[in-house]
Order: sequence, then structure tokens, then C-alpha cells
Amino acid sequence: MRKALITGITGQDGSYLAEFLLEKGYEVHGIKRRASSFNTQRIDHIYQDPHVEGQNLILHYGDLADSSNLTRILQEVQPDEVYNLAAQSHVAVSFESPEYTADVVALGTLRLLEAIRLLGMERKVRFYQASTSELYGLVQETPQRETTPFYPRSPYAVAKLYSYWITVNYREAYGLYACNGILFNHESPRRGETFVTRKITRGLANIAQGLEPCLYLGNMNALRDWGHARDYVRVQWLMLQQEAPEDFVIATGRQCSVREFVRMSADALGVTLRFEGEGVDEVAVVEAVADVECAPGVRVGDVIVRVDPRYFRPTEVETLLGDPTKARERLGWEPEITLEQMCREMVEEDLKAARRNALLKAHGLELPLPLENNHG
Ligand code: NDP
Ligand code: GDR
Repeated sequence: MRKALITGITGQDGSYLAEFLLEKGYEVHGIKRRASSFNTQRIDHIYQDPHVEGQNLILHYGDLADSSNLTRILQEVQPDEVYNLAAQSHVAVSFESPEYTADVVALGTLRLLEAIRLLGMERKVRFYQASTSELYGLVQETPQRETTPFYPRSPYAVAKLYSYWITVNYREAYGLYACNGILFNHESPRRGETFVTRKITRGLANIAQGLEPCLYLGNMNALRDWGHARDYVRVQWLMLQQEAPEDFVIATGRQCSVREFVRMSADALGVTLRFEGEGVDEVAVVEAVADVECAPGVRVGDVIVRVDPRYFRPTEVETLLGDPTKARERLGWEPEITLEQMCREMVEEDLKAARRNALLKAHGLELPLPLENNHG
């Protein structure tokens, strides 16, 4: 039975990758952080009772800030494949906590690679590094491909630049089978609530159910190449199944603005929006409500989206568009889920949660989660 070790297993990608590898028959080990409250919601459905024999999902406490812990886990698990997905992954937060971000993202990757080397596992283990389209930052060429020069624009992206190159260096210096997946944004119903797509689908679902009045966003003009996380974890595995290790851009090749994503999400709720004003004065006004069952909480004329400059970033990545030709030709990979399908899936899931919360509220019961949707 092949063994995989996933750092960041409790995150969006970690949870989909764990599911995928379990289905492929792997024994999956994951590193989770100690937290003061439960942080395994995304993998609870695949959790296995450690008291029952034959477990093939095993969690270990750990942190990318702790090299002795990483060394011990690697030695104990003896994985065939290591997927380094753990990160302080929020770009805006990296401006607030640049040193922590660099420690976990840049040095964390080094710690993991160095542990592999010190244990003499560099010829046995295959290593996947979660690299990012944020490396392109201020874009030098469109669409971006593997050869496009990098120009990172945030402490997060600069830290990921280090991780990218240290991965390449361990491949070249020690013969480690190590790959960078340069992944463009990918989303899902499991996306963290403070990333823009999820903030939009969750916020609009809450507004539709009358749970909050307005959604506040930053740069509505930002353009991203958004795919679905389920499609993107499949290719993380594929990269480790090749004869020789290489780096790949993973993207859909289609671009959409934050504003268009707002419109698409509202459409999925049966709400037609009209955008008025510009810059910090831009708002989205309800023009029509086709599906009153989905959106009993809004009326024509309501302003339900406003711009709040607090969400602007000191240096912004305005536009990203990937060229996945190499992945298509060499790995036979193509995304299967369209942006519209993904958006609909996210809205439907968030609407279910909002309906549950509206029902609880109507019965005077406490809501299980804070409704405040305006962090990040
Ligand atoms: P998430 O933010 O959803 O998950 C990050 C994971 O890292 C969580 O499991 C988190 O644990 C864990 N983590 C954070 N800090 C540490 C630490 N110090 N030690 C150990 N674990 C830690 O990210 P995604 O799943 O979206 O992304 C996965 C990876 O891919 C990240 O490295 C991200 O930077 C990168 N990436 C993501 C893209 C995307 O669009 N999603 C695109 C390109 C790259 P906890 O649950 O406890 O917070
Ligand atoms: P990004 O994702 O920074 O691309 O990083 P995010 O969803 O945070 O932002 C995308 C774009 O939307 C703009 N935006 C807002 N963003 C947030 N979070 N909140 C808002 O209110 C808001 N309004 C507008 C942003 O300015 C930006 O332009 C994600 C992360 O998953 C990284 O870890 C990963 O490496 C990259 O994608 C690829």
C-alpha cells in the first residue's frame, strides 16, 4: 500500500487530496495543527476511529515551524509521496503578518525538504510543492506559462518564491523527485470563508435569507483564472506519477473579474444586480428577484454590495490568466468543472447553511456560526 503524507490536510486542498488518495488506495497521513477548538471540519467525513483496526487515514499533530516534529513524523510514516500544502495562504493577511508568513511558507518548505534529506529519503520520496500564480504578481506576459518571469507582489508571494526555488534546488542538488505545481486560484464549497469567491457566495446567501444586510468587498476589478479545487488536486497527484519531475502551470485559461463573480453568484440565487458608481463608490443594487424562495430577504432597490477600501491591498495583483498547455500535453490533464458549475455548487451549499441559520434564528435559537462575513 502506498503511503502519502499531506501537510495542510485540514485545508481546502488537503481535504480533497486526502479523499482522492484514499480512493486510490493510499494510506494517507496528515499533519494537523493543535488549535484551541476543532479544526478538522473539512475532513470529518473521512475521519476514521483510531480504535478500529485497518485505519488508512492517520492524523499527526505538527507544524511547519517545528523541524524536529517534521523529522519525527517523516521517519515514523516513511511516505512514498509528500504533498506540502500547508501555508498561511491568505495574501492580505501576509501584509499583516509578513514574518510569520515567511517562516511557515518559505522556511517551512525548507524544513520539510531538509528533513527528507537528513533522513536519507531523497531518493525514495516524491515531493509536491504548492506553488502559486501569485508568483507572477505584476504580470510580465499574458497568459502566464512556466517560462513567464516572476514578479511577486506580497509577503506571501515572496515567501512562495523562496519555496519554489528551494524545491528546484533540492531537485537539482540532491536528485529529489520534486515538483512545483504553479496553481492558479481554485475554489469550492470548502474554500476558506475570507477568500473572495467564498466570501461572495456565503455573503449573498446570508443576505438572500435576511441574515445580514450588505456585503463589503475590496477591488471589484481584479481578474482571476478560477478553477475547482477537485480538478486541481487530481493534477497534484499526476505530477508525482511521471518519469521525471517537472514544474507545471495549472489553470483553466479563462478569466473573470470579482464583479462578474458577484453577478454570477447573484444570478444563481435568482437575483439580478445592477452595478452603479465607480471605485470606492461602487454599489450593487437589486434590479429584480426571480426566485423569492431563494431570496426572501431582498427587495428591488436594495443595495447589497458596497466597496470598502479596508480590503484593498498595499500592492495588488490586478490580473492573472494561466496557460495550462504543458499540463494538458504532458499530463493529459484538463479541468472538468466550469466556473458556472463551481459558482452554482458554492451558492447552493452556502444557501443550505443560510437556510438552516435562518430557521434557527426564526425559532430564537443561537446560530452555530458567526454571521459576520466581513473579515479578509
Ligand atoms: P488553506 O488555507 O485552505 O489551507 C492551509 C492549510 O495549511 C490548513 O490545513 C492549515 O491548517 C495549514 N497550516 C497553516 N499554517 C500551518 C503551519 N504553521 N503548520 C502546519 N500547517 C499549517 O489553503 P488551500 O487549501 O487553499 O491551499 C493549499 C496550498 O496551496 C497552500 O499552500 C496555498 O498557499 C497554495 N495555493 C492555493 C491556491 C488556491 O487557490 N487555493 C492556489 C495556489 C496555491 P489550519 O486548518 O489549522 O488552519
Ligand atoms: P488571492 O485570493 O489573493 O488571489 O489568493 P483572494 O480570493 O483573497 O483574492 C482574489 C482577488 O479578489 C480581490 N478582492 C478581495 N479579496 C478578498 N479576500 N476579500 C475581499 O473582500 C475582496 N475584494 C476584492 C483581491 O484583492 C484579489 O485581487 C488566493 C490564495 O488562495 C493564495 O493562497 C493563492 O496562492 C492564490 O489564490 C493563487
